Amino acid sequence: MPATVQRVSASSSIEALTTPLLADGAVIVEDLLDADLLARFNTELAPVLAAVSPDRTYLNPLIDAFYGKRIRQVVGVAAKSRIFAEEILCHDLYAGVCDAVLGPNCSTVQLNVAQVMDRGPGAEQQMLHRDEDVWVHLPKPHPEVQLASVIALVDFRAELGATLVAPGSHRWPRERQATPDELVPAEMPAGSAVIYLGSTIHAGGTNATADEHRCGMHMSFCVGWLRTEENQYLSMPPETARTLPRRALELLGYSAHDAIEAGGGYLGAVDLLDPVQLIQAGKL
Ligand SMILES: O=C(O)CCC(=O)C(=O)O
Ligand SMILES: [Fe+2]
Repeated sequence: MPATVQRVSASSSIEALTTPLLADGAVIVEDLLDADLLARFNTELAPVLAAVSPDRTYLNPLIDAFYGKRIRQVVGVAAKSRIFAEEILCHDLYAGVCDAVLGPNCSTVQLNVAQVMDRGPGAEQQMLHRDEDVWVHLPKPHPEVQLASVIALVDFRAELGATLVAPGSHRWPRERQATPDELVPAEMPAGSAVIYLGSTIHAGGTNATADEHRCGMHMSFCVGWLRTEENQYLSMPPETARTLPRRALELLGYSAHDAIEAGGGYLGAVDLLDPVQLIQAGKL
């Protein structure tokens, strides 16, 4: 049977979404952002994206090669888009799926990455990878620590470079590579998202079109006790953070990870207090 990624509507129950997600390692959620939210987000993003050079370089040549050429990237989106911070980051669907998948393994979850990836004409397929491999020191096997997604900000078609996913690969032995026939392009209308586990093999696809841009947002969460890929609380200074809803601050890692009830401890305290309370009280 050819591999597929199952599709569910954003109005389905959380269970209807997590069942295929846990079974196949990925699921497509249709209409995650409604037309109005999508249009407002794209409008807010347009000037930010326009100001990014496709030639910018990152931390080191390996990271540059990972993202590839002909891509414009807006990183740390929470600090650059109010709509993201208030409406997308705090979206109920992500909260529900994070609770179901990561909840048993932590006290609270946090935003790991929010990056817009505009893959221009000629952008080549990314190397296949598992997002959770950034935490290479974490012994395997381990419980789920990451929930990742790519939100389509334009219609995702295979030739435009829709994210390629290898369904079932979250259960493969680590050394097994995906063959081309095991990859499924996450074709979906703008506003939909492919949600996948940190252990699922995937990659941004080749943009084989002559003049179209594949704009999508990579957004992932991780358990609250793990170091995040993007340093969210330095990307978003406290003076901006103070104006955001508490839930956004918690997800940006400003809150302490309080595992005391579970018999653990307290992580990320400032002055032995929860920084989210200090921020809200204007003391940070
Ligand atoms: O852009 C995509 O489709 C995937 C991006 C991705 O997998 C990543 O940056 O880790
Ligand atoms: Fe990835």
